[in-house]
Amino acid sequence: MVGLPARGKTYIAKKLTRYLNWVGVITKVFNVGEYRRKLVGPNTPHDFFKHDNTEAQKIRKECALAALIDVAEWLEGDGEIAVFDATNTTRERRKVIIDFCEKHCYKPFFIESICDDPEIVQSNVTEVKLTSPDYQQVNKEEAMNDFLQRIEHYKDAYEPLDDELDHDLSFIKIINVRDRYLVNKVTGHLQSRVVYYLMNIHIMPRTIYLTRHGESMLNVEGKIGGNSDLSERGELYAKGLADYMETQSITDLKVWTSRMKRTAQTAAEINAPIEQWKALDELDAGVCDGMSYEQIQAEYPEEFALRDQDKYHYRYPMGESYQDLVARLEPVIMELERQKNVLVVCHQGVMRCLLAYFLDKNSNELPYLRCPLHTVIKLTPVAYGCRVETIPLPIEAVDTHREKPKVIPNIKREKHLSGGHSHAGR
Ligand code: BKS
Ligand code: F6P
Repeated sequence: MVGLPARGKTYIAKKLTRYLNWVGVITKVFNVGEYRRKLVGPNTPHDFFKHDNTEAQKIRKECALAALIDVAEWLEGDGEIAVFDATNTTRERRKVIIDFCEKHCYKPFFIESICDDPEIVQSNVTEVKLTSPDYQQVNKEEAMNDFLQRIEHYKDAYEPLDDELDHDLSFIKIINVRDRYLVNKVTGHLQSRVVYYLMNIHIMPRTIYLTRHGESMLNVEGKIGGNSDLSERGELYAKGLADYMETQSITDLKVWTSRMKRTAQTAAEINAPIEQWKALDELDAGVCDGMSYEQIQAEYPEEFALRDQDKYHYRYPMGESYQDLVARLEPVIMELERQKNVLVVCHQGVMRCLLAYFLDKNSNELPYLRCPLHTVIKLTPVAYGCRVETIPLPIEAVDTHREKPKVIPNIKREKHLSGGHSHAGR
């Protein structure tokens, strides 16, 4: 990351990391500020950040180097991407990073955020800086004053990424969030996906609502998949949901459903434009589609045990896994990032995947996230994450959640079954 304080570096670092982990690229943020607080404690006044404060400069460099050591440990282990979250506002400091990467054969990619919109900077300082551990014992006004002086110290030594001087570096320079970009020497698939993601996110206030369809006929029978109609109670939920959305009085609301009857029927009474996505269709249970869990256990005991063993990666014969589903939903997430207020009417498996993205849940937790019928989940962006509200509507429905079993089976797939639908490796 590159940029003055309060330019959204930590925001971008955390959000990008959440996205990459969700798509399956193992990523971690290394925030140099946290190393500094460990070394010199919180409540550091602005003088510490003066460019000519040589004693402090020494400590700051030590912190950056300590963080880089941890970056190397991460990338030598399971880590695939490390996001180095510091100001890195001087060419000298960026040279340290470039040399470090060269030594270890890592590919550095710089993300610079430039922002001269005082309203955005101000909102950043009030939303995240004043509540930071740096200002535990100070009142709001004092903290604001101190932080603005800190920014001024950084400005004294700031050398932005330069079209000519940094011509050989890979970077994206983001100017005023969505205003303008300078993209330089993007190499490889991952860098290009990072650039695409960063060009789609925004920071306008908005709300995302997630819900499953109302109770379906197959839900009542305890059977998975299919394309059945809503039950009588499901119809009531469709009305209840329309009424609830009315109480929210959201301007320019969009409603997205899958191409299955039960989501379309659930959304039908809502007073907003509706769009159908094939990508939102429920996890394809393949040969088990239309069966109950008991039937699956009786007819395909090995398959049933394999799913319990690793629910995220397990792929139904002729069907899908949660991992497949995440790949299918990636364009939905990307479009959600671009949009403002959206209500997504989807399915249990799909909703778990979407929720895992917003709430940063890992692939072990994802297939067991609780998404009951007749319940709206309301997501509002705050600071670095999402505020979650769960709104159960008062209409009874069956419980379709199957708990993670207490005893996890430990079996190997019979060889003759494994051909034809092996898990896509990465
Ligand atoms: C709280 N934030 O450019 Cl692609 C409030 N603040 C605002 N300048 C932010 C973060 C937390 C996010 C961005 C930003 C900012 C000041 C900024 C931002 C920058 C680039 C992109 C997305 C967001
Ligand atoms: O039971 C409803 C349902 O949406 C099925 O169509 C789907 O197979 C299932 O939930 C997904 O949940 P789980 O992964 O826990 O079986």
